[in-house]
Amino acid sequence: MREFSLLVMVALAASVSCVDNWWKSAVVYQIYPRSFMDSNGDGKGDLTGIKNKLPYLQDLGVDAIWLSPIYKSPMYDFGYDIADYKSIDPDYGTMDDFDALMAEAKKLGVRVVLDYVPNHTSNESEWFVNSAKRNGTYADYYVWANGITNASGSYPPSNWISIFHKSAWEYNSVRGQYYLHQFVIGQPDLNYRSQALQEEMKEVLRFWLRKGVSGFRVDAVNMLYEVDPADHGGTFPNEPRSYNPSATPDDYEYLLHWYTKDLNETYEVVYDWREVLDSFAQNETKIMMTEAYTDIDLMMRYYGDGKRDGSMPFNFVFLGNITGSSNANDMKLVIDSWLSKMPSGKVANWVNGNHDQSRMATRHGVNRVDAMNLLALILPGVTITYQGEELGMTDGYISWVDTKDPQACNTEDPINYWKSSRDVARTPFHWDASTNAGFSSAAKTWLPVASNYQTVNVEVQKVTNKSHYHFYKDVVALKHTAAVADGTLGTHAVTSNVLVVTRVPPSSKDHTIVAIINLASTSTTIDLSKIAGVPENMKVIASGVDCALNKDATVKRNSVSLSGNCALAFENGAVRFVAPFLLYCITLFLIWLQ
Ligand SMILES: *[C@@H]1O[C@H](CO)[C@@H](O)[C@H](O)[C@H]1NC(C)=O
Ligand SMILES: *[C@@H]1O[C@H](CO)[C@@H](O)[C@H](O)[C@H]1NC(C)=O
Ligand SMILES: *[C@@H]1O[C@H](CO)[C@@H](O)[C@H](O)[C@H]1NC(C)=O
Ligand SMILES: *[C@@H]1O[C@H](CO)[C@@H](O)[C@H](O)[C@H]1NC(C)=O
Ligand SMILES: *[C@@H]1O[C@H](CO)[C@@H](O)[C@H](O)[C@H]1NC(C)=O
Ligand SMILES: *[C@@H]1O[C@H](CO)[C@@H](O)[C@H](O)[C@H]1NC(C)=O
Ligand SMILES: *[C@@H]1O[C@H](CO)[C@@H](O)[C@H](O)[C@H]1NC(C)=O
Ligand SMILES: CC(=O)N[C@H]1CO[C@H](CO)[C@@H](O)[C@@H]1O
Ligand SMILES: [Ca+2]
Ligand SMILES: [Ca+2]
Repeated sequence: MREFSLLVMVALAASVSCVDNWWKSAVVYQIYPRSFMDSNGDGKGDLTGIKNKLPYLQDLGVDAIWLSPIYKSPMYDFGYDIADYKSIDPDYGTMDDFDALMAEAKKLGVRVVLDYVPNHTSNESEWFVNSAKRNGTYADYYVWANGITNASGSYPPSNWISIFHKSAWEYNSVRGQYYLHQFVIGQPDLNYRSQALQEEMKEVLRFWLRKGVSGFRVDAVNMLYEVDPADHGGTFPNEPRSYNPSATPDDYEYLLHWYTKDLNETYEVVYDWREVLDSFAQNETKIMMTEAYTDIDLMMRYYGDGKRDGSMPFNFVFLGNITGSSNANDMKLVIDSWLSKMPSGKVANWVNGNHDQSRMATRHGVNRVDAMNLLALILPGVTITYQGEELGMTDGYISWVDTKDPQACNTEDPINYWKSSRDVARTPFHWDASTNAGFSSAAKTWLPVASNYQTVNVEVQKVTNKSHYHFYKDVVALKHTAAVADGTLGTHAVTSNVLVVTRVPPSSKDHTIVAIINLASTSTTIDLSKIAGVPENMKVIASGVDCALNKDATVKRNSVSLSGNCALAFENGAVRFVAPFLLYCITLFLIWLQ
């Protein structure tokens, strides 16, 4: 009997740690719900649409989906202006639809991660309405201040500028004061100097954790705090000018943001949220990923401060530090420098796109789609894939008349609006070559479908022998191998055009994985025999659309011929460990359930 309980305890510990590590080498697939799949023909994607397409995502091999906001919202910023954190917007369905999506996702083994937007609510939130009326503790839920009146007139409390252009302050006649909005006017900033507000925001996390979500992606986290007026004679100080020559006085870039971002108080709040997530970690570790466009050293503080654990800060180097003209040395430098800045023992991540950025195929060129997907998947840590990047979708064309993004609309500039528009990356997902790319049966979709949907879509790429889709899927399948999940990493710029990434597993019983990308459009032959860890004989396990070497081809390391723009993954000949490992986890888990 004692032996049996000991066995159960060991099994419990082991199974918990298997379940525990799900996120450390995971693929998180970002869904922009409005543009993924429309189930009721109103031209907007919805939760039931996502539920119906879960088999596609399961088959693709993703571990988790992250849903951009699905909460009740007047949609001034397409869901990033939340009126009620605990209800579903009618555009996307009902709470029953959400519960059905959760149940189906659980059945298929796809985890669900939600977007958490803590910096601001919608101005239509009950909280804001109550705050404007100074109703109880709500009075301090937002950042309020008096305007400045002097001999020349009335002015907002400070010169602060919104990320979406013009003053960050808006007068509210109910309250008789200005409120701060770092984003659109309809997105008043919450006040994290209110303890009641902090508690309320933790309760939002618990609400969704009770529904079984696997974690959160945290929006615009470095904007949480503004300077405390108590430290500045009771007023909000003006921010200094940046003297950025391309910024007009209405642009966010016109000022330096000393008082409105990256304040030290931010990190403690993130660590507090980590505690909330950890209190729900009985069955699985919950993931937290934070979005902060800021410098790398400040970013690393989100991971934790050595005493308290935090969150995984999104790594945007593939978006900001690599372009279509970067060479192998540039890429190696960017990858190595991020990894060397990371605190030891923490998990890395790689982001190739999101709903705010021009699409990868447009930014880097269609030629580099396989290369960028390969890197994001084969480097250690979490891969974040924005919907459609597995197909190499390109930016859509959106006319001024069709423009929906407030960041573009606020420019009021029918000529140059496109420079600020994020709509191009938000066009509907391409399922097939039928009307509206199979996304919707509506006469008109909320944003037009990109014009190349008849050639770039799931159905076509599935039946084409070599496609971005097949390549992506073949590489995703490596994500849980010992080499990719736990192996040591080598990055080598073999020439200025050829980057080689090696992943050598802890045990020689497992396969070594070698990834190679040729950034030039011309073919070349390389010798890898001097690179540590590269096996003598290699077999192609994933072959990009531009490669002459096909899957299952075998090559010798001293002479690997690469076609122009080719991205390849190889392995050596040993037995793969992943199936027995999974079986082991499942067995232990079953024993634990007994
Ligand atoms: C104050 O807020 C509470 C909670 O939302 C609400 O029940 C009450 O009606 C509000 N009072 C006023 C005067 O709006
Ligand atoms: C009044 O305040 C505004 C905003 O701070 C400032 O730009 C302006 O120069 C002030 N005018 C006078 C007369 O002080
Ligand atoms: C919210 O802000 C928008 C402007 O973005 C305005 O049109 C709307 O009237 C405001 N709603 C409330 C309830 O204040
Ligand atoms: C913020 O924290 C950092 C690191 O602990 C410290 O070096 C810095 O002085 C702090 N800044 C302020 C304004 O307190
Ligand atoms: C863990 O899983 C069990 C069984 O599925 C469930 O009843 C429980 O609510 C879960 N706990 C948490 C914290 O999610
Ligand atoms: C990426 O670019 C930013 C801004 O140009 C720079 O500060 C940062 O150090 C770069 N990061 C890496 C990892 O190269
Ligand atoms: C796809 O691959 C199969 C099997 O390798 C082959 O028979 C077929 O001709 C290929 N089709 C195309 C379009 O290349
Ligand atoms: C990538 C991302 O989620 N960006 C969002 C950041 O926050 C603003 C305001 O909530 C949104 O407009 C962006 O879409
Ligand atoms: Ca719909
Ligand atoms: Ca804020």
